[in-house]
Amino acid sequence: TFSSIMLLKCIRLKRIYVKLAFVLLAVLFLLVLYVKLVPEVNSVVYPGVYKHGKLVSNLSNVFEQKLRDYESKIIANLGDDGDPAYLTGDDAKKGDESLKTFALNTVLSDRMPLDRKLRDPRNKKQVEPSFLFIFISFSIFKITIIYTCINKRHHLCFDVNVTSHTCKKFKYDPKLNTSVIVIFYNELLSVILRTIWSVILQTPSHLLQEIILVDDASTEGSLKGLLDYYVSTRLKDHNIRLVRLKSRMGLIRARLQGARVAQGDVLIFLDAHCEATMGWAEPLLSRIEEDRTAVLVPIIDVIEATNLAYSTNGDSSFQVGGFSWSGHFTWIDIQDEKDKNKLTPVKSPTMAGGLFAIDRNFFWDIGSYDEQMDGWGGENLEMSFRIWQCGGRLETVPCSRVGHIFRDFHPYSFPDNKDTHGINTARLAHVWMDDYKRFFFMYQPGLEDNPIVGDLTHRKQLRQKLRCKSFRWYLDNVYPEKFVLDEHVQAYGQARTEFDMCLDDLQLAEDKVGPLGLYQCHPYLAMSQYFSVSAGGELRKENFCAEVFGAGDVQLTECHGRRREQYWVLYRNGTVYSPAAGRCLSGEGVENGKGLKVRDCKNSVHQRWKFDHVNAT
Ligand code: LR7
Ligand code: MN
Repeated sequence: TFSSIMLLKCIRLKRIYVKLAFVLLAVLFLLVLYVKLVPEVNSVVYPGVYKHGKLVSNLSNVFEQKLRDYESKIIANLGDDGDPAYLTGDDAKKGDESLKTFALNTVLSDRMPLDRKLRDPRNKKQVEPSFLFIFISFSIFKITIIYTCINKRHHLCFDVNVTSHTCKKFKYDPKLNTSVIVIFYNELLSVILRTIWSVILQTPSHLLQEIILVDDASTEGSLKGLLDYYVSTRLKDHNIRLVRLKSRMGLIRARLQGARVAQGDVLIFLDAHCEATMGWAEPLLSRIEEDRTAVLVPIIDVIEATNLAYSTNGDSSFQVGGFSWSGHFTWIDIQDEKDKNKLTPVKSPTMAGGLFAIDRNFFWDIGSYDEQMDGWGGENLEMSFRIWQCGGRLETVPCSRVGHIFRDFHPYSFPDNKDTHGINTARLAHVWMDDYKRFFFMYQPGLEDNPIVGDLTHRKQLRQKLRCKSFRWYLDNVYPEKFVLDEHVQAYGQARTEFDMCLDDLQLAEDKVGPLGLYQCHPYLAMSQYFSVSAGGELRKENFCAEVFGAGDVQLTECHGRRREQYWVLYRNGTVYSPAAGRCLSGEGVENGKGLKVRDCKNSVHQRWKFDHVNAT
């Protein structure tokens, strides 16, 4: 019948639609798959002259010529083995000149091979058998334990393996790969390229997912065309991605941009003037494989800015990260005797910030970075505190070593000359340091309630969300040796004489040795007049202790904790007595702004120091 024919047609029609729909769906699916699977098109823009978005001339001959000129001036073997390198004649002069503007010998870097060979800097020393090993060797489980230790790498096992191994002999076989993120603003091209080459040459290719270069809107010409050309020709066989930021974002947000496009399991951040050395990546990746909440720092060796020598600091000892109450990163000795001379990861209270490895997902889970931090500084302590307080760990990995060029000053300037380090540190102090932020704000009173510091809601929410522990917990558990100016001390605050003169550091720089001075008391407690008498009898600023020298001068020098000339007895009447000198701290005859001495003890107003706070003993 007619109606049944219509129905059949309808069904057929429908079938066609269904088929069509299926095909369409399949196409769509494949498209999505394609977009998902095929990695983003390399964001390297081929250099050249563009008109209305179209490449008119690729300039390749121009760049090729430039590059060949440059390459022809490279001196073979210069700086090999990391030895100090020197130029002669005109180049030597120009090189010295360049130090003044770039804090780096740029001429030398340009003459040095980009793939120079470094000596393997890793520790060669065999470590003494540990107590643990001796214990285990008497155990009947010895064989089983050693067997599991060969296959897995637990802390326990490391100690066992260490007895017969050096860094070089450790067998690491990580399954995780890494995206190495290198950020730069107006760095020297040859220095950036040497960083990249060292990563390519020293990382097994199956572990290196990609290298991501983030250009923080450099203005330097050679970092535009020439760098792109170099990457798309000399480095075409390597997976290098170049991300250009449209405007200057500062190093914190630049790193975030790099992390956002990264695909590797582990992110490793590097400054753009580093050199990775043999076997640097494996121990980092292995450790993260074992514990994804471990954030790792290699030993950071010094590459001299003057002669690009790679120095290894006697090759066995190393330091870990601390901080000062003024909000700066510092190097500190490893406190735990059993951690010294180890080849396995060592707890580090903080990190310097520029070179570290972190599981990519953990990076995001733990709060990446404070996006509102501008420019330079502060992010390193922020991340350090956050990692510890929110359930991660920070460690230095002695078997991984990377060189970094330490420059005497920043060769770049910041927009508006803002004190980004101060502002960023104020942000982290408010969010992470609880009451202990009081010390930082004594250094920076102007920043305490300053709107310039910006909104902190998100970061405080993050701390809540992650249920992070207190700063007190951090100090107690991670950094118990940190000196807290007003805790467990005999006395603290301003120390004044009857003439309203106070102990004063005379604006001594935090890391310099200088006299313990006398100065008119300020009407408020400023850091330059904040002194403590520690429980152990040191008269100290933060890390600097008053020490008696031969002629009776009193200097502020680094605290050594061994008493002797840094040991003082504070009597109830305010006398400050040095048993080593057998004399007393005296302001007698000392002018305003001059250094103090110890003199024969006598009952004199010049020898009595009244501290703001004295704890009963
Ligand atoms: O606006 C900027 N944009 C950038 O991309 C300013 C800088 N940068 C880049 C710059 O090109 C470089 O590659 O950021 C990187 C770091 O800048 P540096 O090398 O001038 O910094 P630094 O080495 O003096 O400072 C240390 O502290 C900083 C605090 O914000 C960063 O965390 C640095 O990465 C960090 N460097 C190290 O940890 C290396 C070891 C030094 C020590 C101790
Ligand atoms: Mn640096």
